[in-house]
Amino acid sequence: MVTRGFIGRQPASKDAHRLPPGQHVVNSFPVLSAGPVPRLATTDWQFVLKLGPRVLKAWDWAAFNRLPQTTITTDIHCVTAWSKFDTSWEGVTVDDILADAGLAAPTEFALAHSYDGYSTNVPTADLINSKAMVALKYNGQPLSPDHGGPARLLVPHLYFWKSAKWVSGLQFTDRDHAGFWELRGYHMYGDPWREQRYTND
Ligand SMILES: Nc1nc2c(c(=O)[nH]1)N[C@H]1C(S)=C(S)[C@@H](COP(=O)(O)O)O[C@H]1N2
Ligand SMILES: [Mo]
Repeated sequence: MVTRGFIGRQPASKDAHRLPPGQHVVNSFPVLSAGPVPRLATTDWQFVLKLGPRVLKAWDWAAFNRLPQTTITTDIHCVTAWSKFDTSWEGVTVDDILADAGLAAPTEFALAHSYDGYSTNVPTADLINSKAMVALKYNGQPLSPDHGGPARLLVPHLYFWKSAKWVSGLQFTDRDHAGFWELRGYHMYGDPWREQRYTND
């Protein structure tokens, strides 16, 4: 049992507006996953863009690393009530992935898929226009396996379960299909500012 004083605090008042309702700030970086951490060699890694069952384009590790790299600093919010401010990430925006495939986003919804069998649904509008990336680095270092390395989706304006670790691809879908946690009672959208934690929130 860890006391609240250790793991959580109220932000300085100048930062209070950055904390969504029901959240507290952590300085650590908690690790959460539904199952064991998959160990993935970058030589076995690929990222696949699909429309339904059809492969639109796939990149191996080297090709993916040649895409334009973008750095962002952002706050993240986990549904288990921790928020972490000013996390810094580097990776490839979904815009740049689509541009490299020569495509505009083909449907309104997407599912992110992961090497551990995890999935999560995100509306396409929440992935494009610089809102999301496939992150390859955290704090300037290659992403650790615990936090989703070699690569994870990062959708920082939604609860952190939408940021699929060990991401293997994005699949565009015609309708909003529930992913792993969304099938198990979590909200289909997951906006921390509206406290959309569970299905009917
Ligand atoms: N592939 C995969 N991605 C996942 C998960 C998972 O179990 N598998 N858990 C999600 C949940 S519930 C959270 S809170 C964050 C945790 O990320 P972290 O371990 O880097 O803090 O990853 C999300 N992405
Ligand atoms: Mo979570």
